[in-house]
Amino acid sequence: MKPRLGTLDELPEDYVEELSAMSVTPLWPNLHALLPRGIPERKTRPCLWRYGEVRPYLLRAGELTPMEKAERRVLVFSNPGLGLEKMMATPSIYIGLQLILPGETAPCHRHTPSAVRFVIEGEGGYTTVEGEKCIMNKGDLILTPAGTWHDHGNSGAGPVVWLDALDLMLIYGLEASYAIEGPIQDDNNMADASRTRYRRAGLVPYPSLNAPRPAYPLVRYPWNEVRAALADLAPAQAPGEAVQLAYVNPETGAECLPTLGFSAQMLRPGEEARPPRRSASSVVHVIEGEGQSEIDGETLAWGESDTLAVPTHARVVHRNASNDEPAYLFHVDDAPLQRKIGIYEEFPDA
Ligand code: 1HN
Repeated sequence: MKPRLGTLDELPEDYVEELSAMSVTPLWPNLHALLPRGIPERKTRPCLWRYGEVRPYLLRAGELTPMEKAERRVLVFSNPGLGLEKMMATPSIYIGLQLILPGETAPCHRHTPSAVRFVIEGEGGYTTVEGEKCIMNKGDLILTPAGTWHDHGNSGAGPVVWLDALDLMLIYGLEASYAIEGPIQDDNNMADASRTRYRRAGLVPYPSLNAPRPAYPLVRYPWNEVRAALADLAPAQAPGEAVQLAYVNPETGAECLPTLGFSAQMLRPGEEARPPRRSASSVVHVIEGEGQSEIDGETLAWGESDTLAVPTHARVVHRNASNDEPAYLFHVDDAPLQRKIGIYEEFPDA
């Protein structure tokens, strides 16, 4: 058997104190905590945020806190295993529920973290990204990548709510998180311009063949198109094969943001999906349907607009509870970042 590593209290007190005075610490007492053998230590807990439970508190925030005092009116999904003050759904993924009331605008800014909005409810919401006004319909994904100007508004008659997903804590952890404020953008009269240019998979504007590929050519991915694409894909996938589509950059085919990845999955009626165990953590948001997810042995029953946290390396099963209707899930994960730094893994399970 290998010897256990030495602990701090085995060392002479004056030795440890003198090291501390020089801002120096011995590695070996902590080495195995930093590099556990075989599987990472995971503080992140499998957990479920029920939309029906949180929604009244979000609407209440609309009464309690005017936009001028909030800048962004958001309730943050904080994983209890990581500590509520950390504002992490998983170590890499920040998730919040944002409310904007009729007539309100949320001021314009840009920042180093990248963000996306995934629309949950309401009519008349919009986000303007670099001058491009994007309407927000339920299930739409809108990108506000690092460094892009964005402001929000609601020209409808009722509340608009969406899910924010950001790589905030990654960037904050790098001590690189900051924002710049700007004036509300004039929309450039090219509402939904990126949708107009990238209307269909497999087609790009001709001049782009002879130019540097834009980093973020498409900023709005409408749910009606994604849903139709899933319906087309479903019959082509054998039972046991996931009916799942990734949101990508239409110019490069790469994930649409550098750090976080997004995908939509249909669970066919009665379907049970068993994705491979993998090194990425994720957040799963229920677009439509009812079912259960088993995450590391914990069963969480979900319905429309609920949101789940999935730790790294977790064993996962997603089940559609209906034998008649499909269920639809929106996934956020940190696989793009993990692939870039060469640590993404999938594990064939025993
Ligand atoms: C942000 O800029 C927005 O623009 C929402 O709507 C949530 C959370 C942390 C940092 C920046 C937004 C945010 C955020």
